[in-house]
Amino acid sequence: MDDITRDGNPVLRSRAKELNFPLSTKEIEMGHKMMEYLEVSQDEKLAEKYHLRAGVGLAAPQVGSPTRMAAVLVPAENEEEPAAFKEIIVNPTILSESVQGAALGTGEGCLSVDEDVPGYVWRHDRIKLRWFDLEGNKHITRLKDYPAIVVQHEFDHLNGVLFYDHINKDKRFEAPEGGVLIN
Ligand code: NB4
Ligand code: NI
Repeated sequence: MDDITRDGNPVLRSRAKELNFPLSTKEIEMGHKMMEYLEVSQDEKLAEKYHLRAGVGLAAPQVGSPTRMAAVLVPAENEEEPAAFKEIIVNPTILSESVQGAALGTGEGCLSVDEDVPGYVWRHDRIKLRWFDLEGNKHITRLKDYPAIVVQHEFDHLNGVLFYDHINKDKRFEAPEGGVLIN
């Protein structure tokens, strides 16, 4: 946790730079380390041992790198099953998004924000995402619900946006017409 940048650090408020392929060894290592953080943080015992806050996503600016890379590890609802979405994504682009809005019923928390900020964070329920893996292969993936929300949170980090920017400070728990709550 000590290595995670906190709100107030300008790297979290700037637009991260596109990466060029082939990635450097350092860039590839950073991607694997970010995914390792998520894996370890989701193991209750290891998280306690290493004083990590659990995470389902982590963006490069959160480890101090102003680059367009993020790790996402959304576990399956049923253990045994493979993760719902587990990828290190580079240079992501949201190609299209549903009009339908969605928010996590519990609100959001961010590893870079130490305080809880209550309120719904309204996002798109479904997105079509183009991204590149560490080898530079292009992927196009449709995501919905929980994985789509996590990816939008990470995508925001690459553009200097934090989750609480989206919260309606007058009516923190108001739902827009047609908005669905996830969880
Ligand atoms: C990113 C998320 C905030 C809202 C929803 C959730 C957790 C984060 C931040 C959308 C994306 C990190 C990255 C969790 C968590 C559910 C799954 C599996 C077993 C515990 C774990 C807990 F930890 N957010 N934290 N916040 N961020 N769900 N889960 N569980 O991940 O700042 O930019 O291990
Ligand atoms: Ni975050």
